[in-house]
Amino acid sequence: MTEFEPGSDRPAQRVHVDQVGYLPSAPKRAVAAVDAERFTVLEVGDGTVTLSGDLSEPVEDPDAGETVRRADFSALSDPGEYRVAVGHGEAESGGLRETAGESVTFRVGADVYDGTLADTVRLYTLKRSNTAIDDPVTGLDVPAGHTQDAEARMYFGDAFREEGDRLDASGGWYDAGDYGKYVPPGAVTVGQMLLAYERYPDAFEAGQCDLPVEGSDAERSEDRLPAADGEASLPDLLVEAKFELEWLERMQREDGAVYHKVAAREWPAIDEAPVDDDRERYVYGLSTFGTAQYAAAMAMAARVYADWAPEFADRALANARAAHDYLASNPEPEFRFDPDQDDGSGPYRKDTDREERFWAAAELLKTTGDTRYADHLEVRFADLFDAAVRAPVWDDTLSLGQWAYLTADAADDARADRLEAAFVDYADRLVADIEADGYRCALDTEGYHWASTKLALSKGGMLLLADAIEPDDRYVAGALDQLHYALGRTPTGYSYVTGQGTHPPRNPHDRLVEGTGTYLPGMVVSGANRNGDDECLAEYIAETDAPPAKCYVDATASYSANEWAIDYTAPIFLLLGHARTMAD
Ligand code: 9MR
Repeated sequence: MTEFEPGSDRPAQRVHVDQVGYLPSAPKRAVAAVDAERFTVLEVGDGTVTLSGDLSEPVEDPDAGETVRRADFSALSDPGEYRVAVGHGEAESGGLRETAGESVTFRVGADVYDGTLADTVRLYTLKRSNTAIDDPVTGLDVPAGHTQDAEARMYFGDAFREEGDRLDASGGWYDAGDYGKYVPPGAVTVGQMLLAYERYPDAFEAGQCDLPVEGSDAERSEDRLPAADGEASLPDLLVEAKFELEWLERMQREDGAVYHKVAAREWPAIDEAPVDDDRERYVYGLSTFGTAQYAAAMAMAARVYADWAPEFADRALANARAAHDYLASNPEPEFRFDPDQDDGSGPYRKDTDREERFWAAAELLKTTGDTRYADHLEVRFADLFDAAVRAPVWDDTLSLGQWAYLTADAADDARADRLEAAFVDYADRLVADIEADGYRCALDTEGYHWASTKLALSKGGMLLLADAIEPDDRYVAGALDQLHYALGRTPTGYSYVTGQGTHPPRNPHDRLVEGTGTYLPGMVVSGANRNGDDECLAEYIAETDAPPAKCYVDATASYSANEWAIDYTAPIFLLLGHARTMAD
């Protein structure tokens, strides 16, 4: 079996599976993009045929430019290592008379995603700015980078500071393959982590990711409450989210508003390690949409950390209230933009903010029960109660707000009921789309844009929220399908998470990776992007005329297909959290 297409480094397989694997109790499907009618599942090692059957009827998949058939081998539940083969006819042994294609090896097991969870969480730790890392697992060994952030300069003056003044903007994660630190994706990422924790508190544990920071034990014991069994300890996911929350706090102005980003005036070279980038760093911009996302994330933190770190939780609530007070007294959207603001960093620009204000008020209502927030929603945002549910992303967090509202004790019952119906309606439509898609991917043609993998995962997460409202196996299956997509059941044959599966991205667009020569597992990359938003990808699309779902290159130069960002991985935690509850 050849692993790669001749003369290329693209995967050769035409039988696609979740390259990491499947839970024993979960549905299991492979997608065959070759001409075949039968499939077998073979045990790796002795090649025993474990299961065989007919492939599904052909499914047209225009996004992949293929007609595919699916192999449903859900009946397989014995832990082990397997491959799926497809072909023609039936041999006496139960195998195929003629083989047309074979998948890579994958695993079935209750712990199958534990490594993915550990890698994805600890990647944030590895991406901590201003933090020395010596990680025995990946070999990453770097001194603290960008220590100048402790004395970042104001790029502009406001009522509280003058241009050039110093501000302590230390801490937080690097956003992506660059070294910028941006409030909106930071707040949304934390929000999605905390949402996953709130939904599946038992899935996230202390020590499960073996975090490579000296401080983490100390952080934990500082935060430890005297628990009855003496075992209480902050889960790794919450250790990491807290690190970002503490940076976000530093970005808040005295009047509650939140500055936008911290970055240099020019992009560092792709192979510049953090410690080598000693450029002056600036605090840029301020936005009401980012301030609202900050308020929402802090309001969630006030709930989530109340049992672990009560003082921190109290502070988070005060931060959230202050941010919301600013928004209430500044009702117009504001996105402060100064000349050359984006010369060395990403824009994360949004000039409207209603979806984010909704999220902020809904989280504050859920945390405090204070009817002022409910009144605020009624007076300012009544229409958004009836807006369609859609997958949350950094520039649209409405549905995080809708979810917060419908799960708030202080919600209006009729409104909450309508929102529940809207989530279920969204899920029913999405499940129908997933079932009609050859690869059971939630993306429509348009959705194969910059950060498509994130969008698929985020849509999957919405299905799990709908499942919490009205349990339905189809919702859970559709959600897991998005995890399978991210982990390699894709038209390209690539897994879109570094280090996961046989064909993960090997050349992510990432300065920490390039600058240190260290491969880092656990990065959800942007994935297929039909718009070819960088030269390298655009060239590939022009040369190959690739269909939307195949517009992907595993090349360092392709920042619009092969870069990781904090908010790309964020939606995976709901899915991994749910998967863990199915593993027991
Ligand atoms: O993820 C962002 C994507 O949704 C936008 O289309 C794109 C262009 O504005 O920017 C992406 O975010 C980048 C950010 O601006 C800077 N750091 C790297 C991020 C990932 O490419």
